[in-house]
Amino acid sequence: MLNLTRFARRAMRNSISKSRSNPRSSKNTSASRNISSSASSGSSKQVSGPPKWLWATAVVSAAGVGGWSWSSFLGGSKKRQDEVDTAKQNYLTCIGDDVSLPLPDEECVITFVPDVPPPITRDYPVRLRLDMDTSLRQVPLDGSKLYEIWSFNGGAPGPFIRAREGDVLDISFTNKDTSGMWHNIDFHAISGPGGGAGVLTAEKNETRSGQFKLMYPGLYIYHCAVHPVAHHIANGMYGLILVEPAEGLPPVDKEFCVVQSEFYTNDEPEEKGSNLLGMNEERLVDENPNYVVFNGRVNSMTTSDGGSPLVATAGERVRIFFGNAGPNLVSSFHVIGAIFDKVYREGDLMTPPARGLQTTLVPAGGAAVVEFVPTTPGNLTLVDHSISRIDKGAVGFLTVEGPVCPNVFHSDKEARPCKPCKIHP
Ligand SMILES: [Cu+2]
Repeated sequence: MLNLTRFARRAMRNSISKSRSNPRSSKNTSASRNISSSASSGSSKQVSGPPKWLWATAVVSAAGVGGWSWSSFLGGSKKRQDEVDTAKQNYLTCIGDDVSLPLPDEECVITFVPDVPPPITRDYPVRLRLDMDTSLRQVPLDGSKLYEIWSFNGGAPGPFIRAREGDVLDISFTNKDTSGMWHNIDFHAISGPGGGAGVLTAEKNETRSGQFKLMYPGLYIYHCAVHPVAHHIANGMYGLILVEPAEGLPPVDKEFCVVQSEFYTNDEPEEKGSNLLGMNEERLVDENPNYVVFNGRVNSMTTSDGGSPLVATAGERVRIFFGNAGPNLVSSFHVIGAIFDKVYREGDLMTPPARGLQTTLVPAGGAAVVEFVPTTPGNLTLVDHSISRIDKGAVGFLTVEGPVCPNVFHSDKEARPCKPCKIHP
């Protein structure tokens, strides 16, 4: 009970403070009302409030978490009853309209690493339609060595999804994996059992769907959660979903996404003459990957093996949406030669960001948003500062162009690369 009350009050406070402090938020409230109003005058089904099961679920959940019981509820004081009523009202306010409301439809714009869809400019929620699928693909993992990834929409990482707080994610998920394995999607941005995984579990050639309200702004991981989960993630089934706050994010000059993950493979291909590496289950169980990579493969953001460094100009504000898919390791994300001007720790977009950080911890199944302003032309280097991992692939470059800024960085010496150094090219 206590936990539910705190949760509901916090959500209520957030809601009230946003509508007071932000004109876009007020506008949005008005737009939402218009949507509700037009819905009620039409023939589409109109729901006056959330389904009763939502409230029932909340009560049962609160009982389990906070030590609340029906006997104490029935025999409690008037104060307790008032508290329950207040919590219920606050909870209903927090949940808002039912996901079946006829919100405007919008096709979800998706991109693949390192690109990010443009910022959302609308100030009202929509039903965000998105088709996702899974299929097998062989991709270069390390130079000429191939690995068969279990992809979302052909990629590992899967697509970057950009949504707005209050949107309803209307997703169809088709299993195009010819092997016969089941797959699904557990969205960390979704409130409810499995993050949607159970209802999205699809057999071969099957399409499953669901509608899920995105209640909390933040940067979230999604991943396949079919048993054995570690195998599905370690084979590439992960991605990021950004839920922008209703008032949007402060504008920046460049946005990129970077996802760290691990691969657990044999050292050599099993078949003679083949370049295809197989999975090494012993390494997976031991949480001892032989590859720790950014954006799905070794050298995705370096100048080797056809990689493409990120590019920015000195003086531009750069924002990186960073995810750690794991499946097992915690990342110590650091950019050599940059100080993070802002860090939205653990993907939290509701709390003011931390300032002036060197390295930020990103848990497996977690994320962070970092911003910095490169000052000097040259290469900045993205690493996991558990630094042995650079030899497993966790290194990438941001190439900074533009004029020298001697007030910030000056030497009359040329930079001296320590070849074959991987971090100071
Ligand atoms: Cu899967």
